[in-house]
Amino acid sequence: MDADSKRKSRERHLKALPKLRTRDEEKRLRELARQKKASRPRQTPRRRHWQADEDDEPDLFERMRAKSPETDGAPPRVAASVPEEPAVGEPATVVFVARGRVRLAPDADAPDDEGDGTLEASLPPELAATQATTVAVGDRVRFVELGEAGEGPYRVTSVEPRRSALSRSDPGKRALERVLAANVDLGVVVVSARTPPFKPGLVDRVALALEAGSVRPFVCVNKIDLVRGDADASERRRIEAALTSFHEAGYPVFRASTVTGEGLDELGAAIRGTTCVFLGHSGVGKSSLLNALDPSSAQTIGAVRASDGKGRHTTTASSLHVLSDGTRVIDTPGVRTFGLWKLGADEVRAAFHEFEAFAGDCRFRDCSHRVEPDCAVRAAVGAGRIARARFASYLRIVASAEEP
Ligand SMILES: Nc1nc2c(ncn2[C@@H]2O[C@H](COP(=O)(O)OP(=O)(O)O)[C@@H](O)[C@H]2O)c(=O)[nH]1
Ligand SMILES: [Mg+2]
Ligand SMILES: [Zn+2]
Repeated sequence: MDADSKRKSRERHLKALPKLRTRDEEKRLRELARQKKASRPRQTPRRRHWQADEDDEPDLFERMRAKSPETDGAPPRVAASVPEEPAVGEPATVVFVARGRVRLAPDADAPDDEGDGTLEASLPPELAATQATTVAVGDRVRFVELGEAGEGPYRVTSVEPRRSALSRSDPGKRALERVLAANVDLGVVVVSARTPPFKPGLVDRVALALEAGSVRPFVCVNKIDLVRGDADASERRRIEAALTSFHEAGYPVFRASTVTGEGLDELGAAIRGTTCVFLGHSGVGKSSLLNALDPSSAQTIGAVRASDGKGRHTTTASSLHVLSDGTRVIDTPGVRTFGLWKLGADEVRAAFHEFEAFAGDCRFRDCSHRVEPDCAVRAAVGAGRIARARFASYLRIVASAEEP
């Protein structure tokens, strides 16, 4: 063996050894990686946000696969070099979830692999197996780097306890809890005044789920521009009646149009500085609202794409967006139905706040307001002091809450 090949063999051995670095070395290496990255031309604008669309989803998975250590063409990493302690382990926020993988927005001063402030991390098998419940957009997670400093790949190691969460039961498997968003302050339930037709039925259920998860519900009627004509007077009355009932239930209500800009300042001011989640049926304008509140958050809107005239672009996965004033908005795909997750009849009753003022006069203290004699809540409904639609919603939800 000549000197040169000896040296090469020694270098190979050294490379295979577990990397033991001091904190300072780690820091220096990260700084180097950052400088290297900063000197590379940016391929994507700084404020690009993660958003999966029907058409783009396979592409997203492709990209994620291409980044996984098994397929990126690099030699396999030495397992022993996986640090026990998070090497880049300050908490990061999950901005997007795909199968077995997440996109993270690390706190300032951490590496990012896209130049947009985010990086991709895989989920360990135990989290991937339960990810519908255990990992959601808005979650705070810790992660480690499996490879070279500042270059990835990264892996999530744990999820921090949540301060709030919005859950629903999986539409396919009712026994499965699906967490739609975590650590949010408020949930804006968006309904459309027209196209699709005004359907306030979802609001009661979603508001209930929000309250159960310690999230404050807001209600926003969008596309208010579509019911401005003389012929729309009765439709406007129907909308206003529903809004009154939500107001009586204690939910702040907003009327907006992303076309005329009406109501946007008010909604923007109400959510400013919070982390909020937009919810509602498909096509009501959730993504449009996000876009109108901050055009730089570049949303894909469900219209025919001008460039190629091909079908609609709709949101198919939740994603977190940071507006220029720091407000964080989680855009969600449209829901058709909203299965309530493990709510008891008592909790449902307690969430209909406008019943409280009357329930004290029911003959029975634990009156369910369904069949009991001398029920003051039913009397209030009869007298028009509680909205009929809300009471009907209550009966439906209690009945479904009691199903096995
Ligand atoms: N007339 C009118 N159309 C709107 C308004 N907001 C959104 N739209 C349209 O409604 C459609 C669905 O919007 P989108 O934001 O994708 O809905 P999402 O599925 O709830 O995210 C798009 O064609 C938008 O251009 C509005 O305030 N007024
Ligand atoms: Mg959308
Ligand atoms: Zn009663």
